[in-house]
Amino acid sequence: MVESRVILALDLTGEDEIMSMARDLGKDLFAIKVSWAQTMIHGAGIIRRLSEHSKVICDFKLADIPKTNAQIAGIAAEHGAWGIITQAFAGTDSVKAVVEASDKLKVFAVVSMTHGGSSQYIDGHIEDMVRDSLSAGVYGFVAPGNKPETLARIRSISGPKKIISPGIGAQGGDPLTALRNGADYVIVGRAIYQSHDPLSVLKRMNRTVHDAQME
Ligand code: BMP
Repeated sequence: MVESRVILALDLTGEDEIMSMARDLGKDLFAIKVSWAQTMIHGAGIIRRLSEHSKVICDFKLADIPKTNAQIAGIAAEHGAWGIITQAFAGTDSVKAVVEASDKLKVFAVVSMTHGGSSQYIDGHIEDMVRDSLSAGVYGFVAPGNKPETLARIRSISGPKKIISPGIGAQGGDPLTALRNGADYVIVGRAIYQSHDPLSVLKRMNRTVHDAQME
């Protein structure tokens, strides 16, 4: 089976709906992304339970001092997370603390975001944040899948690092455009979990991406 390029943003709140979505879709996904919402409600144990169905990326967008960032990343690793998302803007030492918290964790740094507010502060520092996150040793970046030009710019300066891109579907982006502009994986939430048939939508997306790669 060809590896999926889709990461499901599992932004639901009820344990039954979260777990049944993971059970039904897990093997057709690259990974599941959970945020503070799911871990606040269900505890860090939800990471381990989800990891039985898929790799789990903890989207904690860490932006604290190094010690606190490392503490949170360590807890995510202990509970079976495959990856974790940190903000780059808190500085190289804060990002490095996440990287050094566990050699088991793949660390993705956010260097631009999908919403309008990203242009207020963050987008003016993309190049610096990419360079400093690279020096901190990150595994990859989070870059906006609904802003192809920004995404392509980030791709051009991140070398072979993995890029995961949200903003697909509900926020206007489409998977093929994102992949063609440098994303390695697309992050999709509502377009899958709010649809009438999430598994069919996911499988269709996987097929579209696979066919495009064959062209
Ligand atoms: P949706 O496909 O439903 O719009 O969900 C997108 C997911 O990606 C959400 O979990 C959101 O928090 C996350 N995300 C985003 O939308 N934009 C970013 O710049 C970074 C994100 O992590």
